[in-house]
Amino acid sequence: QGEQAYLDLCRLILENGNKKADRTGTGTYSVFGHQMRFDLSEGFPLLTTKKVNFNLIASELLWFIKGDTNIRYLLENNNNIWNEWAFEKWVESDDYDGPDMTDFGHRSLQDEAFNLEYKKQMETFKEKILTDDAFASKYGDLGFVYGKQWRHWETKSGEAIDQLKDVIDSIRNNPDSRRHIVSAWNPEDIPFMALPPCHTLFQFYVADGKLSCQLYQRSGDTFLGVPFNIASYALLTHLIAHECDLEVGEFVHTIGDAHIYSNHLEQVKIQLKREVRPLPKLKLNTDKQSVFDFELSDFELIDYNPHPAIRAPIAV
Ligand code: DHF
Ligand code: TMP
Repeated sequence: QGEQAYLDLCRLILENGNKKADRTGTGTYSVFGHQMRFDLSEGFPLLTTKKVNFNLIASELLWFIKGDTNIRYLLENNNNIWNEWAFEKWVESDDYDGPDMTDFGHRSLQDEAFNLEYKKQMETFKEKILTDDAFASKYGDLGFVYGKQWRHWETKSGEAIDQLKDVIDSIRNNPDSRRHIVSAWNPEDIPFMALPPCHTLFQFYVADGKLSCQLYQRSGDTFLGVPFNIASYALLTHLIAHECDLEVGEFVHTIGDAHIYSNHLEQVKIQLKREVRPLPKLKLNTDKQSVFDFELSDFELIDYNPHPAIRAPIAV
């Protein structure tokens, strides 16, 4: 249950994980098929054994909810979590005439001179995304990722399905339904995404006046991505419960390939030595009703007193 379930997963991977190569060339330890449960009435599931930046999670979720797929919105909110996947497209394009950035993810970790050049190019890139509309629409867009699939899933006849709006309507009008599903996994669109969706499909469930949510995540970077994913779906469940006049129930997190990258092992061991602290509480601005009207300033996290952050490089 709760944060302990997350720490148990980390321990399980360290002790029983399969050593496995991966797309990014980093190497991982991994287990397949794992489930964690978070009772949202016990507190908001933001990890306390390391500091996790709630604003990054909230602004990313609002970006999905808006149906936006361009990192400009994230940058406007000082959120840099998707930069590498847009940057990659630019430095591989014909429009890019700076120094060679091939394999920047690994080289920036191994070669300090390269790292400085990379940082400079990334700053230039961010500046152009923020100030140049044409550049932003060409290189800031991650393709047919979450926001697009949630809000504008394209049908054969060229219409768009608003899965998020539909699922909220179905929770309100037919709470007992077993079809409260949103899918980000659109096989036809996979070639046109910066990264095929990791959090692929989620389902809601209503019982006893409470809203629960289960996520199927096909691939989970257990140290960096998963803490974000847990808090993000917890926040989404709070927002939808609020709109539908329900209390929050459980978040059930099911992961396919749950892995720890080989360059996160020391960080995980440090985290596992720390004592769990009480969970924070989430307060929503109750003047807002609809999921689609919320802004960053409508969320308040109360009594979050985590252990210090633990830095780790992200695998690109
Ligand atoms: N690729 C990989 N390999 N792992 C991921 O978790 C991942 N997540 C993506 C995109 N691609 C990915 C989107 N989500 C961070 C967290 C979530 C995320 C992307 C990045 C991250 O780096 N978190 C750091 C600090 C970030 C910051 O302060 O800017 C952390 O310590 O939580
Ligand atoms: P993959 O497409 O080869 O599975 O690589 C995606 C990596 O990103 C993998 O380590 C999982 C991680 N990830 C998360 O854990 N959560 C997320 O929300 C995202 C976008 C990615």
